[in-house]
Amino acid sequence: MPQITVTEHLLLHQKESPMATGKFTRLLNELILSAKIITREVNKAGLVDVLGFTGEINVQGEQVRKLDEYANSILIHRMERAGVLCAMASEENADLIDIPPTFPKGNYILIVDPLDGSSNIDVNINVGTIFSIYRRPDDNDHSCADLSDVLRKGSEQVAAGYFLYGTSTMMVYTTGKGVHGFTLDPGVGEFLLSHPDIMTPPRGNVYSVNESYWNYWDEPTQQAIMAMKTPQPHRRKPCSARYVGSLVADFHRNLLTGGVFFYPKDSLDPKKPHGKLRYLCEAAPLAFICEQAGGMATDGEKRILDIEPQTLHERVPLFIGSRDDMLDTMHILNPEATD
Ligand code: AHM
Ligand code: MG
Repeated sequence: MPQITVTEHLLLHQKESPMATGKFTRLLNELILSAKIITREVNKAGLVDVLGFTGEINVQGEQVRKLDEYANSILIHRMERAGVLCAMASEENADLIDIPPTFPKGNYILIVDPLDGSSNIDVNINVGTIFSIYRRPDDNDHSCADLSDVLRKGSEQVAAGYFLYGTSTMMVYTTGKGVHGFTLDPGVGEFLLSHPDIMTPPRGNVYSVNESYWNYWDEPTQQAIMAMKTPQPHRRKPCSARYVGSLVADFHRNLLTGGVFFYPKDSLDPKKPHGKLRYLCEAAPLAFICEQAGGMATDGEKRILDIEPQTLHERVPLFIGSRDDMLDTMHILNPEATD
């Protein structure tokens, strides 16, 4: 395979996309640079004193670890100066991050989960950065965006992707024209095209869910998971259970090899009535990627990309993965809607 860098790929494909501009390329290039810097820190996390808790609690009431803060600050620092954004939102910040008046603005809105799966950092397990990009409809409006510009359906995203800090660092992204994966060659410092036109298998042999919540789930959810463990006409053996606990890592494995990931609502646990995952920075971008790769994503009732979020940190149940496995799952969760 010829060695195509992510920048070359972007430029080649820019022509195909009516919304693609030099500013969009700049935005992705800044994200890529941020991810390289985060990679460097993640890779030495076991060596230097960046591990452990900072003692602060983030807006979700969770304890913030140092590397989350670092990734968040790198992304904000680079992106607010890039001249391409009118607003930014992060899992780590309660409110919209306005672009300071001293910096030029653009029309893009960036939403990030700076370091997803951060509870895995101190045991050297894969973590990732998830990003979602929207564009403000009015090209001539250069003011800061407000919340109504950001609370948009996932189907309005112009791009989405993630960086997976794994055995290698990978970037996977879509602009609505397929899904492409790049692997960071640390020797040359470039992301090289390694997975062009990713299509997820229509069926997989894996289900990923934190089954310790079984007793909190309603009956249809339990049945959907039981079906994955039970031989079916199309599958003689039960599916294998695989759960890293880093959404990006679980999603990425299933994207490449087929399978489903579930984070249902906990019907009997008042702490998580909508599950744990956030619509804007986790569910919507991964749903965009999954659909572009031929898969499906729902909250159990609705297509994820059709949901209109009401708040910045809204949580949503997530069922996502291979198309035929998802169709079976949706039929169990919601038989009337799928008959
Ligand atoms: P985080 O963004 O604070 O790291 O939390 C989200 C993570 C996901 O990566 C993962 O799928 C999920 O939390 C695991 O949660 P649980 O421990 O409840 O299974
Ligand atoms: Mg996360």
